[in-house]
Amino acid sequence: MKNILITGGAGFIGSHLVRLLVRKYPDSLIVNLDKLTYAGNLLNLADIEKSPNYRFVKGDIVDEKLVFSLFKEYDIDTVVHLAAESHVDRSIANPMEFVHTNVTGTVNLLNAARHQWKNGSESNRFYHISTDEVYGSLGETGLFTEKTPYDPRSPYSASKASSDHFVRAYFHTYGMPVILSNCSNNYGPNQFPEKLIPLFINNIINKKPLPVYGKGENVRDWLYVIDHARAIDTILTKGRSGETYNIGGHNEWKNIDLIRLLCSIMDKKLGRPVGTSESLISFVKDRAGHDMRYAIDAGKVKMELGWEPSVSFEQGLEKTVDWYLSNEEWLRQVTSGNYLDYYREQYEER
Ligand code: NAD
Ligand code: TDX
Repeated sequence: MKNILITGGAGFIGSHLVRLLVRKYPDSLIVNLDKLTYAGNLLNLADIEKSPNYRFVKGDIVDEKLVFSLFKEYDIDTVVHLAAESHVDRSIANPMEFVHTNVTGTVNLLNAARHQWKNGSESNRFYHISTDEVYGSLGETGLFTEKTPYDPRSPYSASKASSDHFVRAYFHTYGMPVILSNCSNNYGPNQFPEKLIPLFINNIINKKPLPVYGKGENVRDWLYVIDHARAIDTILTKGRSGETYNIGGHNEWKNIDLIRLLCSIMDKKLGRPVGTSESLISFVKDRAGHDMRYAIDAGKVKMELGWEPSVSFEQGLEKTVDWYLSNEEWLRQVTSGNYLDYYREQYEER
Protein backbone atom coordinates (compact mmCIF):
# COMPACT_ATOMS: atom_id res chain seq x y z
CA MET A 1 0.00 0.00 0.00
CA LYS A 2 1.42 3.34 -1.15
CA ASN A 3 0.34 6.94 -0.77
CA ILE A 4 1.19 8.43 -4.14
CA LEU A 5 1.17 12.15 -4.89
CA ILE A 6 0.72 12.85 -8.60
CA THR A 7 1.19 16.47 -9.65
CA GLY A 8 -0.46 17.76 -12.82
CA GLY A 9 -2.87 14.80 -12.85
CA ALA A 10 -5.65 16.80 -14.52
CA GLY A 11 -3.50 17.47 -17.59
CA PHE A 12 -3.00 15.37 -20.70
CA ILE A 13 -0.44 12.75 -19.63
CA GLY A 14 -1.24 13.08 -15.92
CA SER A 15 -4.90 12.15 -16.38
CA HIS A 16 -4.01 8.95 -18.26
CA LEU A 17 -1.51 8.07 -15.54
CA VAL A 18 -3.97 8.78 -12.71
CA ARG A 19 -6.57 6.53 -14.36
CA LEU A 20 -4.04 3.72 -14.84
CA LEU A 21 -2.76 3.83 -11.24
CA VAL A 22 -6.20 4.29 -9.60
CA ARG A 23 -7.46 1.18 -11.42
CA LYS A 24 -4.32 -0.93 -11.14
CA TYR A 25 -3.55 -0.29 -7.46
CA PRO A 26 -6.86 -0.24 -5.55
CA ASP A 27 -4.96 -0.55 -2.24
CA SER A 28 -2.89 2.55 -2.89
CA LEU A 29 -4.11 6.10 -2.38
CA ILE A 30 -3.65 8.41 -5.38
CA VAL A 31 -3.63 12.12 -4.46
CA ASN A 32 -3.78 14.42 -7.49
CA LEU A 33 -2.46 17.96 -6.90
CA ASP A 34 -3.27 20.26 -9.81
CA LYS A 35 -3.68 24.02 -10.15
CA LEU A 36 -6.15 23.60 -13.02
CA THR A 37 -4.45 26.05 -15.34
CA TYR A 38 -5.86 26.36 -18.88
CA ALA A 39 -4.31 22.91 -19.52
CA GLY A 40 -5.87 21.12 -16.54
CA ASN A 41 -9.38 19.75 -16.87
CA LEU A 42 -11.33 17.66 -14.37
CA LEU A 43 -13.49 16.34 -17.21
CA ASN A 44 -10.44 14.24 -18.11
CA LEU A 45 -10.98 12.26 -14.88
CA ALA A 46 -14.78 12.18 -14.66
CA ASP A 47 -14.86 8.37 -14.93
CA ILE A 48 -12.64 7.76 -11.89
CA GLU A 49 -13.32 10.81 -9.70
CA LYS A 50 -15.49 8.84 -7.28
CA SER A 51 -13.02 5.97 -6.78
CA PRO A 52 -12.41 5.34 -3.06
CA ASN A 53 -8.61 5.40 -3.54
CA TYR A 54 -8.55 8.79 -5.32
CA ARG A 55 -8.41 12.36 -3.97
CA PHE A 56 -8.19 15.62 -5.91
CA VAL A 57 -6.58 18.73 -4.42
CA LYS A 58 -6.71 22.02 -6.31
CA GLY A 59 -3.51 23.90 -5.64
CA ASP A 60 -0.18 25.23 -6.85
CA ILE A 61 3.02 23.17 -6.54
CA VAL A 62 4.82 26.44 -5.74
CA ASP A 63 2.68 26.93 -2.58
CA GLU A 64 5.06 25.84 0.18
CA LYS A 65 2.52 25.68 2.98
CA LEU A 66 0.05 23.64 0.95
CA VAL A 67 2.63 21.18 -0.40
CA PHE A 68 4.27 20.54 3.00
CA SER A 69 0.88 20.02 4.63
CA LEU A 70 -0.23 17.59 1.90
CA PHE A 71 2.82 15.38 2.46
CA LYS A 72 1.94 15.23 6.15
CA GLU A 73 -1.82 14.85 5.84
CA TYR A 74 -1.64 11.95 3.39
CA ASP A 75 1.68 10.52 4.62
CA ILE A 76 2.97 10.70 1.03
CA ASP A 77 5.72 8.13 0.35
CA THR A 78 5.87 8.38 -3.46
CA VAL A 79 5.76 11.34 -5.84
CA VAL A 80 5.20 11.30 -9.60
CA HIS A 81 5.78 14.87 -10.69
CA LEU A 82 4.20 15.91 -13.99
CA ALA A 83 2.86 19.40 -13.24
CA ALA A 84 4.48 21.86 -15.61
CA GLU A 85 3.93 24.55 -18.12
CA SER A 86 4.39 22.36 -21.18
CA HIS A 87 3.97 24.32 -24.41
CA VAL A 88 7.07 25.61 -26.24
CA ASP A 89 5.23 28.47 -28.01
CA ARG A 90 3.85 29.79 -24.70
CA SER A 91 7.36 29.63 -23.23
CA ILE A 92 8.60 31.86 -26.04
CA ALA A 93 5.86 34.39 -25.25
CA ASN A 94 6.13 34.22 -21.45
CA PRO A 95 9.25 32.50 -20.05
CA MET A 96 8.78 33.55 -16.40
CA GLU A 97 5.70 31.38 -15.88
CA PHE A 98 7.90 28.42 -16.89
CA VAL A 99 10.59 29.30 -14.37
CA HIS A 100 7.97 29.66 -11.68
CA THR A 101 6.15 26.35 -12.11
CA ASN A 102 8.82 24.16 -13.69
CA VAL A 103 11.81 25.22 -11.60
CA THR A 104 10.55 26.75 -8.34
CA GLY A 105 7.62 24.32 -8.15
CA THR A 106 9.92 21.31 -8.57
CA VAL A 107 12.34 22.53 -5.88
CA ASN A 108 9.41 23.15 -3.55
CA LEU A 109 8.23 19.55 -4.01
CA LEU A 110 11.76 18.24 -3.47
CA ASN A 111 12.01 20.23 -0.23
CA ALA A 112 8.70 18.88 1.03
CA ALA A 113 9.73 15.29 0.20
CA ARG A 114 13.07 15.80 1.93
CA HIS A 115 11.36 17.19 5.02
CA GLN A 116 8.84 14.33 5.15
CA TRP A 117 11.21 11.48 4.31
CA LYS A 118 14.28 12.73 6.17
CA ASN A 119 16.95 10.71 4.36
CA GLY A 120 14.47 8.56 2.48
CA SER A 121 14.03 4.81 2.59
CA GLU A 122 13.69 1.98 0.09
CA SER A 123 9.95 2.59 -0.02
CA ASN A 124 10.23 6.27 -0.99
CA ARG A 125 10.47 7.50 -4.54
CA PHE A 126 10.52 10.94 -6.18
CA TYR A 127 9.83 10.36 -9.86
CA HIS A 128 10.34 13.39 -12.09
CA ILE A 129 8.76 13.36 -15.56
CA SER A 130 10.85 15.16 -18.15
CA THR A 131 11.25 15.58 -21.88
CA ASP A 132 13.65 14.70 -24.69
CA GLU A 133 13.86 18.44 -25.50
CA VAL A 134 16.49 18.92 -22.76
CA TYR A 135 19.01 17.20 -25.07
CA GLY A 136 18.69 19.89 -27.76
CA SER A 137 18.32 19.32 -31.47
CA LEU A 138 19.71 16.55 -33.70
CA GLY A 139 20.92 16.68 -37.29
CA GLU A 140 19.78 14.08 -39.80
CA THR A 141 21.27 11.15 -37.89
CA GLY A 142 21.83 10.03 -34.31
CA LEU A 143 19.63 9.39 -31.27
CA PHE A 144 19.42 10.88 -27.78
CA THR A 145 20.68 8.45 -25.14
CA GLU A 146 20.65 8.90 -21.36
CA LYS A 147 24.27 10.08 -21.68
CA THR A 148 23.67 12.81 -24.27
CA PRO A 149 24.80 16.14 -22.77
CA TYR A 150 22.04 18.63 -22.01
CA ASP A 151 21.63 21.43 -24.58
CA PRO A 152 18.18 23.01 -24.08
CA ARG A 153 17.33 25.68 -26.62
CA SER A 154 13.85 27.01 -25.76
CA PRO A 155 12.70 28.62 -22.51
CA TYR A 156 10.50 25.53 -21.98
CA SER A 157 13.33 23.04 -22.39
CA ALA A 158 15.69 25.24 -20.35
CA SER A 159 13.21 25.20 -17.46
CA LYS A 160 12.78 21.42 -17.72
CA ALA A 161 16.56 20.94 -17.88
CA SER A 162 16.94 23.10 -14.79
CA SER A 163 14.36 21.04 -12.90
CA ASP A 164 16.12 17.80 -13.97
CA HIS A 165 19.40 19.18 -12.60
CA PHE A 166 17.77 20.03 -9.27
CA VAL A 167 16.28 16.53 -8.99
CA ARG A 168 19.71 14.94 -9.59
CA ALA A 169 21.34 17.41 -7.22
CA TYR A 170 18.98 16.28 -4.44
CA PHE A 171 19.97 12.66 -5.15
CA HIS A 172 23.69 13.43 -4.90
CA THR A 173 23.54 15.98 -2.08
CA TYR A 174 20.82 14.65 0.21
CA GLY A 175 20.41 11.03 -0.90
CA MET A 176 16.88 11.72 -2.14
CA PRO A 177 15.57 8.51 -3.80
CA VAL A 178 14.89 10.02 -7.22
CA ILE A 179 14.22 8.61 -10.65
CA LEU A 180 13.77 10.47 -13.96
CA SER A 181 12.45 9.77 -17.41
CA ASN A 182 12.74 11.84 -20.58
CA CYS A 183 10.08 11.13 -23.16
CA SER A 184 9.46 12.15 -26.75
CA ASN A 185 6.30 13.85 -28.13
CA ASN A 186 3.09 12.34 -26.81
CA TYR A 187 -0.22 12.28 -28.63
CA GLY A 188 -3.65 10.83 -27.89
CA PRO A 189 -7.01 11.64 -26.28
CA ASN A 190 -7.36 14.64 -23.94
CA GLN A 191 -4.42 16.66 -25.29
CA PHE A 192 -5.04 20.40 -25.21
CA PRO A 193 -5.45 21.74 -28.77
CA GLU A 194 -2.41 24.01 -28.65
CA LYS A 195 -0.11 21.08 -29.55
CA LEU A 196 0.27 20.04 -33.18
CA ILE A 197 -2.02 17.01 -33.51
CA PRO A 198 -5.13 18.14 -31.55
CA LEU A 199 -4.83 21.69 -32.92
CA PHE A 200 -4.83 20.37 -36.47
CA ILE A 201 -7.71 17.96 -35.75
CA ASN A 202 -9.77 20.84 -34.37
CA ASN A 203 -8.94 23.08 -37.33
CA ILE A 204 -9.80 20.36 -39.85
CA ILE A 205 -13.17 19.79 -38.16
CA ASN A 206 -13.83 23.53 -38.41
CA LYS A 207 -12.31 23.89 -41.92
CA LYS A 208 -9.74 26.39 -40.63
CA PRO A 209 -6.18 26.80 -42.05
CA LEU A 210 -3.52 24.36 -40.82
CA PRO A 211 -0.52 26.54 -39.78
CA VAL A 212 2.63 24.53 -40.61
CA TYR A 213 5.72 26.23 -39.17
CA GLY A 214 8.51 26.85 -41.69
CA LYS A 215 8.63 24.18 -44.39
CA GLY A 216 7.27 21.42 -42.16
CA GLU A 217 10.61 19.63 -42.28
CA ASN A 218 11.19 19.34 -38.53
CA VAL A 219 11.16 15.80 -37.19
CA ARG A 220 9.59 14.52 -33.97
CA ASP A 221 9.35 11.05 -32.43
CA TRP A 222 5.73 10.31 -31.43
CA LEU A 223 4.46 8.05 -28.65
CA TYR A 224 0.83 7.18 -27.80
CA VAL A 225 0.04 8.66 -24.40
CA ILE A 226 -1.20 5.41 -22.86
CA ASP A 227 2.11 3.77 -23.76
CA HIS A 228 3.84 6.61 -21.91
CA ALA A 229 1.60 6.03 -18.86
CA ARG A 230 2.54 2.31 -19.00
CA ALA A 231 6.21 3.24 -19.17
CA ILE A 232 5.87 5.52 -16.12
CA ASP A 233 4.18 2.71 -14.16
CA THR A 234 6.98 0.30 -15.14
CA ILE A 235 9.74 2.71 -14.16
CA LEU A 236 7.98 3.68 -10.94
CA THR A 237 7.71 0.08 -9.80
CA LYS A 238 10.85 -1.49 -11.30
CA GLY A 239 13.32 1.31 -12.07
CA ARG A 240 16.53 1.86 -10.11
CA SER A 241 16.97 4.83 -7.79
CA GLY A 242 19.17 7.62 -9.19
CA GLU A 243 18.68 6.44 -12.77
CA THR A 244 17.32 8.14 -15.87
CA TYR A 245 15.32 6.31 -18.53
CA ASN A 246 14.63 7.63 -22.03
CA ILE A 247 11.19 6.78 -23.41
CA GLY A 248 10.27 6.96 -27.10
CA GLY A 249 8.19 5.44 -29.84
CA HIS A 250 10.85 4.52 -32.47
CA ASN A 251 8.51 6.54 -34.59
CA GLU A 252 10.06 9.54 -36.32
CA TRP A 253 7.92 11.70 -38.57
CA LYS A 254 8.67 14.81 -40.56
CA ASN A 255 5.86 17.25 -39.58
CA ILE A 256 4.55 17.62 -43.12
CA ASP A 257 4.32 13.83 -43.65
CA LEU A 258 2.50 13.40 -40.35
CA ILE A 259 0.11 16.22 -41.25
CA ARG A 260 -0.65 14.62 -44.63
CA LEU A 261 -1.40 11.29 -42.93
CA LEU A 262 -3.66 13.04 -40.43
CA CYS A 263 -5.44 14.87 -43.27
CA SER A 264 -6.18 11.63 -45.09
CA ILE A 265 -7.52 9.96 -41.91
CA MET A 266 -9.71 13.01 -41.23
CA ASP A 267 -11.12 13.08 -44.79
CA LYS A 268 -12.11 9.44 -44.43
CA LYS A 269 -13.63 9.83 -40.95
CA LEU A 270 -15.54 12.99 -41.87
CA GLY A 271 -16.73 11.59 -45.20
CA ARG A 272 -15.11 14.47 -47.10
CA PRO A 273 -13.58 14.10 -50.60
CA VAL A 274 -9.89 13.08 -50.70
CA GLY A 275 -7.68 16.20 -50.51
CA THR A 276 -10.19 18.41 -48.64
CA SER A 277 -8.12 18.62 -45.44
CA GLU A 278 -4.79 18.94 -47.27
CA SER A 279 -6.09 22.00 -49.06
CA LEU A 280 -6.20 23.73 -45.65
CA ILE A 281 -2.40 23.49 -45.21
CA SER A 282 -0.80 26.92 -44.88
CA PHE A 283 2.95 27.39 -44.45
CA VAL A 284 3.52 30.12 -41.86
CA LYS A 285 6.43 31.91 -40.16
CA ASP A 286 8.68 29.44 -38.37
CA ARG A 287 8.86 29.07 -34.57
CA ALA A 288 11.77 31.06 -33.10
CA GLY A 289 14.70 28.71 -32.40
CA HIS A 290 12.74 25.75 -33.79
CA ASP A 291 14.56 22.51 -32.92
CA MET A 292 15.08 20.49 -36.13
CA ARG A 293 14.93 16.88 -34.98
CA TYR A 294 14.31 14.83 -31.84
CA ALA A 295 14.86 11.06 -31.75
CA ILE A 296 15.16 8.78 -28.75
CA ASP A 297 17.15 5.64 -28.08
CA ALA A 298 14.77 3.82 -25.71
CA GLY A 299 17.01 0.74 -25.47
CA LYS A 300 17.71 1.04 -21.74
CA VAL A 301 14.08 0.93 -20.59
CA LYS A 302 13.48 -2.02 -22.92
CA MET A 303 16.58 -4.00 -21.88
CA GLU A 304 16.37 -3.30 -18.15
CA LEU A 305 12.64 -3.13 -17.54
CA GLY A 306 11.04 -4.80 -20.57
CA TRP A 307 8.93 -1.81 -21.65
CA GLU A 308 8.20 -1.09 -25.28
CA PRO A 309 5.41 0.73 -27.14
CA SER A 310 2.30 -1.35 -27.82
CA VAL A 311 0.34 0.89 -30.20
CA SER A 312 1.46 1.55 -33.78
CA PHE A 313 1.33 5.16 -35.00
CA GLU A 314 -1.38 4.48 -37.57
CA GLN A 315 -3.56 2.76 -34.91
CA GLY A 316 -2.83 5.46 -32.32
CA LEU A 317 -3.58 8.32 -34.67
CA GLU A 318 -6.86 6.74 -35.72
CA LYS A 319 -7.87 6.17 -32.07
CA THR A 320 -6.96 9.79 -31.35
CA VAL A 321 -9.05 11.15 -34.23
CA ASP A 322 -11.98 8.93 -33.14
CA TRP A 323 -11.71 10.28 -29.60
CA TYR A 324 -11.82 13.93 -30.68
CA LEU A 325 -14.70 13.27 -33.08
CA SER A 326 -16.76 11.59 -30.38
CA ASN A 327 -15.88 14.17 -27.69
CA GLU A 328 -16.91 17.33 -29.47
CA GLU A 329 -18.32 18.80 -26.24
CA TRP A 330 -14.88 18.48 -24.56
CA LEU A 331 -13.28 20.12 -27.59
CA ARG A 332 -15.87 22.90 -27.70
CA GLN A 333 -15.37 23.63 -24.02
CA VAL A 334 -11.57 23.93 -24.18
CA THR A 335 -11.59 25.95 -27.40
CA SER A 336 -13.92 28.69 -26.16
CA GLY A 337 -13.07 31.71 -23.98
CA ASN A 338 -9.32 32.29 -23.40
CA TYR A 339 -8.38 29.86 -26.16
CA LEU A 340 -9.67 32.28 -28.78
CA ASP A 341 -7.39 35.05 -27.45
CA TYR A 342 -4.43 32.63 -27.36
CA TYR A 343 -5.13 31.54 -30.93
CA ARG A 344 -5.38 35.11 -32.19
CA GLU A 345 -2.10 36.15 -30.52
CA GLN A 346 -0.24 33.03 -31.64
CA TYR A 347 -1.42 32.75 -35.23
CA GLU A 348 -2.92 35.97 -36.54
CA GLU A 349 0.43 37.69 -37.14
CA ARG A 350 2.03 34.63 -38.77
P1 NAD B 1 -0.27 19.57 -19.77
O1 NAD B 1 0.09 20.98 -20.06
O2 NAD B 1 -1.36 18.89 -20.53
O3 NAD B 1 -0.68 19.44 -18.22
C1 NAD B 1 0.00 20.07 -17.19
C2 NAD B 1 -0.82 19.96 -15.93
O4 NAD B 1 -0.10 20.61 -14.86
C3 NAD B 1 -2.18 20.69 -16.03
O5 NAD B 1 -3.20 19.89 -15.48
C4 NAD B 1 -1.98 21.95 -15.21
O6 NAD B 1 -3.18 22.43 -14.60
C5 NAD B 1 -0.97 21.48 -14.16
N1 NAD B 1 -0.17 22.59 -13.62
C6 NAD B 1 0.49 23.55 -14.32
N2 NAD B 1 1.10 24.41 -13.47
C7 NAD B 1 0.84 23.95 -12.22
C8 NAD B 1 1.20 24.40 -10.91
N3 NAD B 1 1.96 25.49 -10.74
N4 NAD B 1 0.77 23.70 -9.84
C9 NAD B 1 0.00 22.59 -10.01
N5 NAD B 1 -0.39 22.14 -11.21
C10 NAD B 1 0.02 22.80 -12.30
O7 NAD B 1 1.10 18.77 -19.86
P2 NAD B 1 1.41 17.29 -20.39
O8 NAD B 1 1.59 17.35 -21.84
O9 NAD B 1 0.44 16.34 -19.79
O10 NAD B 1 2.86 17.09 -19.75
C11 NAD B 1 3.00 16.55 -18.43
C12 NAD B 1 4.46 16.44 -18.10
O11 NAD B 1 5.13 15.62 -19.03
C13 NAD B 1 5.20 17.79 -18.12
O12 NAD B 1 6.11 17.81 -17.06
C14 NAD B 1 5.91 17.79 -19.47
O13 NAD B 1 7.08 18.57 -19.41
C15 NAD B 1 6.22 16.31 -19.63
N6 NAD B 1 6.33 15.85 -21.02
C16 NAD B 1 5.33 16.11 -21.92
C17 NAD B 1 5.43 15.61 -23.21
C18 NAD B 1 4.36 15.85 -24.24
O14 NAD B 1 4.55 15.51 -25.41
N7 NAD B 1 3.21 16.39 -23.88
C19 NAD B 1 6.55 14.86 -23.58
C20 NAD B 1 7.56 14.63 -22.64
C21 NAD B 1 7.41 15.12 -21.35
O1 TDX C 1 0.71 25.13 -35.05
C1 TDX C 1 1.73 24.43 -35.06
N1 TDX C 1 2.40 24.24 -36.22
C2 TDX C 1 3.54 23.49 -36.31
O2 TDX C 1 4.12 23.35 -37.39
C3 TDX C 1 2.23 23.77 -33.86
C4 TDX C 1 1.53 23.93 -32.54
C5 TDX C 1 3.38 23.02 -33.98
N2 TDX C 1 4.03 22.89 -35.14
C6 TDX C 1 5.28 22.08 -35.21
C7 TDX C 1 6.33 22.47 -34.18
C8 TDX C 1 7.01 21.16 -33.87
O3 TDX C 1 8.04 20.91 -34.82
O4 TDX C 1 4.91 20.74 -34.86
C9 TDX C 1 5.91 20.11 -34.04
C10 TDX C 1 5.28 19.69 -32.72
O5 TDX C 1 4.95 20.86 -32.02
P1 TDX C 1 4.28 20.81 -30.55
O6 TDX C 1 3.07 19.95 -30.61
O7 TDX C 1 4.15 22.21 -30.07
O8 TDX C 1 5.38 19.98 -29.73
P2 TDX C 1 6.94 20.23 -29.47
O9 TDX C 1 7.29 21.65 -29.60
O10 TDX C 1 7.69 19.24 -30.31
O11 TDX C 1 7.02 19.83 -27.90
C11 TDX C 1 6.26 18.70 -27.39
O12 TDX C 1 7.05 17.58 -27.21
C12 TDX C 1 7.89 17.50 -26.10
C13 TDX C 1 5.52 19.04 -26.11
O13 TDX C 1 4.78 20.24 -26.28
C14 TDX C 1 6.41 19.14 -24.93
O14 TDX C 1 5.66 19.31 -23.74
C15 TDX C 1 7.19 17.88 -24.82
O15 TDX C 1 8.10 18.01 -23.77
